[in-house]
Order: sequence, then structure tokens, then C-alpha cells
Amino acid sequence: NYYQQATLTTSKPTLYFVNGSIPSWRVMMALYEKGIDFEGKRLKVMSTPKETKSAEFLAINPRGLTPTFVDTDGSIIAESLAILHYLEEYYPNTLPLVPVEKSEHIKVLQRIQESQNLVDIYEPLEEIVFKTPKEEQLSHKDSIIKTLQLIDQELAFWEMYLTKTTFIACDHFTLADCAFYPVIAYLIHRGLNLDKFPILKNYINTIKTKPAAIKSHPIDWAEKGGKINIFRVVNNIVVNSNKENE
Ligand SMILES: N[C@@H](CCC(=O)N[C@@H](CS)C(=O)NCC(=O)O)C(=O)O
Repeated sequence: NYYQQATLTTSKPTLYFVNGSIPSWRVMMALYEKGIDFEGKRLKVMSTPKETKSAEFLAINPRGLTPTFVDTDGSIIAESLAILHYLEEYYPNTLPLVPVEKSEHIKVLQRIQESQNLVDIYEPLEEIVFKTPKEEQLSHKDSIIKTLQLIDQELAFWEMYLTKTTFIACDHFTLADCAFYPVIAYLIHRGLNLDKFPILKNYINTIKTKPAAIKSHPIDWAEKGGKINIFRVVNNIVVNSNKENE
């Protein structure tokens, strides 16, 4: 009967998300851009125990990670990039974000995966700043220098891509922009300086004004950047370590 059905299926899909996290941001951007109505369920990770590790959420995703998307038919899918493809496939009557034309199509597929490179390269910096005791941080100088170099090398690829097309994969907004923009916007929030990459800077300023970017922007994030400026902290570690060795 009607009431039974109402408890079994929901009228809107649910997105479990962590505020300010790159993977959740990617999916939200696609949902807003495609115009898919959803219920967002924010899980807190700063509290102990983390809400992502509650029994209720682990029953939905045993890894206890967000984003996790629960569709109206009960389908559950995790992993941000997989969810992007899922939305494209299973919400066919929404704004398409993967072009049909082959040369554009393959670029979108490639860029979606490539967007993860920058996340993977950057991650050690957060490890050092957030998870390493202060007195140990100086010993990571070499890995910081290496990581900063790799970030620059990686950014150079994206700068080059943007000399060829207006958006990150082709001349219109696609799933690749949903995958990539939150990565670079997050790094900027953490203090990344894009002065060496003017085209990328310009791209960010364009995307930033899109309704989907505004709506998916992390809650309570000030325009001036995060409380912890990762890039400033690691640069200070390098400078202080050089002083110690003088
Ligand atoms: N590869 C995953 C990464 C997901 C992930 O690491 N999510 C983090 C937020 S950035 C999370 O939910 N963490 C919760 C926890 O650590 O308990 C994806 O792209 O979706």
C-alpha cells in the first residue's frame, strides 16, 4: 500500500557528503549542473567518533567514505568519479555532460581520471601538516620540495590544456570540469598561488560564477581561504629547515 511504499522508496536521491571535501564537491557540482534534485546528508568528520563511521552509514558504505549516492530505487554507489558516470548514464533526461562526438568524448573520459593526479600528488602535504608532530615536520623538507615541484609540473599540463579549449576538456562545460574544478578550488583554499598559471586562474574565475559552482561551494568557506594555509606552512618548513642547516 501507499504508506509501505513511501518508507521503502524515496522521492529524491540522497547524497551523503562531507563539507569541503573534493570528492563530494565533484558530485554536487554535477548534480546541480544537471538539475537533479537531491537530498544532501552532511556527515561530520571532525567529531569523534566520525559520523562517516557510524553503524548506520557503514551499512550503506562499508568503507565509511563520502560521497555515497543512494538513488530512489535503492541503488547505492560510492567513489566520486564513478558517481559522475552513474549520473550521466542513469539520468538521461538531464543536461548531458559527456559529449557524443568521439574526440571530445574521449578527452572528457581522460580528464576525469587525470583530475585525480593532482589530488594524489598534493595529499602528502596534508599528511605532513595535519598528521605529523611539529618537531618532526622539518625532517620532511625534501619530500615537501619534491611535492611542490610535482604540483607545478602537473599544473603545467592543465595550463597547456586550457590553451586549446575554453573548458577543461572541450569548448563547453562537461563532467571533466566537475571532476577537476573542485580539486583546484580546494588547493586555492589551502593557499595555492596560481600566478605562474594565468590561464588556469582565468578558468577558475569563469567557473566560479556558474550557478552549479556557487551552489556546490563548501558551506562556511570564506573567500579569503582556509584557516590553515597548507602552502604557507610547508614553505615555512622549508625556510626554517634551511636556517637550521646554516
Ligand atoms: N576515492 C574516493 C575518496 C573518498 C574519500 O576519501 N572521502 C573522504 C572525504 S575527502 C571521507 O569521506 N572521509 C571520511 C572518513 O575518513 O571517515 C572518492 O573519490 O570518492
